[in-house]
Amino acid sequence: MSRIAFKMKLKAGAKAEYKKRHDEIWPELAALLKCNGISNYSIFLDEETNTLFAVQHQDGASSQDLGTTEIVRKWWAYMADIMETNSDNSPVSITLEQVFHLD
Ligand code: RM4
Repeated sequence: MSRIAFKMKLKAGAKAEYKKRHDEIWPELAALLKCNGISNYSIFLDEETNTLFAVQHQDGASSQDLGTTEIVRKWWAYMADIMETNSDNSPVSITLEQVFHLD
């Protein structure tokens, strides 16, 4: 089990909609993430820069590596109108380096 963090970008003014969609996350997406070893998955927003900071535990691939599944592709397409994305609708995700951790 490892812990990773990455950042993504939210479009300006989309905080409420982003939170609403995640409050209503598709059960099949949540199940897929858990089945693929993703847990303790949180996303935080820096409203000043519209930067989303994600942290998750992973036992294998990251949530950002699950674009080969139909559910994640549908979710990314659903979210594309309020996020900065690549040409395949995947969110632009930049891995962050851990510089401190206290157990
Ligand atoms: C994020 C982004 C990520 C996904 C989570 C559930 O907005 O789409 O790729 O893993 O939602």
